[in-house]
Amino acid sequence: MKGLYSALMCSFDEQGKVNEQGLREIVRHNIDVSKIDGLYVNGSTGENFLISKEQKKQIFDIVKDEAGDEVKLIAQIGALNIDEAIELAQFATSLGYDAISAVTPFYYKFEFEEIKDYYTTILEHVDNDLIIYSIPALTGVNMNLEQFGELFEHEQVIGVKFTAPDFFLLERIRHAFPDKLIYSGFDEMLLPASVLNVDGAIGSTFNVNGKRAKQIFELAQSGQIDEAREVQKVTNDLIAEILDNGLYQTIKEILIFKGVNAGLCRKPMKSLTDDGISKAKQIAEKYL
Ligand code: SI3
Repeated sequence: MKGLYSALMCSFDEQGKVNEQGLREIVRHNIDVSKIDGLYVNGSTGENFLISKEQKKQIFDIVKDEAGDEVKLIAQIGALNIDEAIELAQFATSLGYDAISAVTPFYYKFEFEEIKDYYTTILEHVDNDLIIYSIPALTGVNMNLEQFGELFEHEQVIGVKFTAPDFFLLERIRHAFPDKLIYSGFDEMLLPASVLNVDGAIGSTFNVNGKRAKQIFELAQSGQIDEAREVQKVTNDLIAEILDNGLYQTIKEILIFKGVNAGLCRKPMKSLTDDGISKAKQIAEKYL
């Protein structure tokens, strides 16, 4: 399960419906062009929190059908409705997903005991491994070392997708739990996370910049830090321009420029203006 995973984008049409052909093309681009090790399906980048349960199932189904066993597949099934999370976990597991992942429950400012209960309840109902999805900037859920340790006591909890700029905590988790999988979540911080010996990374920009991300990870693993820093620098120039123009919309527009039918984002995300589309093309020409 180690390696680099694209946080998979999904292609939506003007009505907000899943564009099956477009989604298949995004999967193929990640596997054939970006040479990614795996796909993280229905995460933030997949606009998971903007779509229905039926659409989530449709996406899990299409991605597994297209990717088969060519790369590892992680299904993000986390939902505030725990029945939905369980149903999605069982569905993805029945399709053959290699692991499930669940975002920490958010919005109601749950206590840690409630968060722990959420994970144990999901795992009582599904025979699969689980990766905690921690992204405090978006969920407001900040867990400390001891709390990660309590969640890791469950043998089905095999790791964490760590999307935070807290390298002190990352190092402490790495040191305390050498057998758990840690995936770095911020693409612009891949090099420092790799130096701290994470097992892999999951990122939105890997949909278009997967080759550079892999280079950074592999150079860091072999101790070639100066070389890795150069690649991270170009990567961060690219990411800064993408963020400035609109993260998911710009990645989709770059994919479209590359001939992949990446479609639109779901409302309420806005579409790129004509200027934004031109900027995305310039970014693609400059960096990719
Ligand atoms: O679940 C997911 O789609 C992710 O893996 C998200 C990933 O951590 C991305 N975070 C968000 C909020 O999109 C990053 O890849 C991020 O887009 C990138 O580092 C640019 O800031």
